[in-house]
Amino acid sequence: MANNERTFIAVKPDGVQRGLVGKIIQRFEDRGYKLVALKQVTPSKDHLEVHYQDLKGKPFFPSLISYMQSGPVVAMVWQGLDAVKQGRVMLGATNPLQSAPGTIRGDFCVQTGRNICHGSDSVDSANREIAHWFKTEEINDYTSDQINKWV
Ligand code: RTP
Repeated sequence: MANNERTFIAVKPDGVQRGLVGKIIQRFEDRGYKLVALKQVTPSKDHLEVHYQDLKGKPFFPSLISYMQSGPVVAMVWQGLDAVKQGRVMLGATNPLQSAPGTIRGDFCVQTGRNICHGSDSVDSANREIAHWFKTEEINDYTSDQINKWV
């Protein structure tokens, strides 16, 4: 069901370094998406080369890999209606100078090579990326009913 669609969102090393993790999480929570997985990881070169396999051969590929390896990344899975498409809208255009104000990139950054966040670009990519970054047992299936029993 589309309501349970999942997307992979990551705060890149520059976003972590600049203390933007909380703000990015807040936007997804405020919008109504549900956080179902979260971890901080410094990814290996091999891991990133698989993640960005579609970009192998692009002139910026080596600098992209070293940028993404330059510090911890906060990897997340967000769930909800049209999460993949809306996640991309919330992130803004790849080049922050073309991102609308109100989007994450449009509000917090100016360079394509330091664009602070990643979001899956299709449901197929999301499924591939979630499986690449998370083990099944790291993804939490829960409803707000279960949470409400404790508050
Ligand atoms: P992402 O995968 O990180 O969410 O970005 P995207 O889909 O919006 O853009 P994509 O074309 O997949 O590029 C991945 C990341 O590579 C860096 N990039 N640098 N120097 C350049 O021309 C250039 N183009 C892309 C960006 O960090 C981009 O997010």
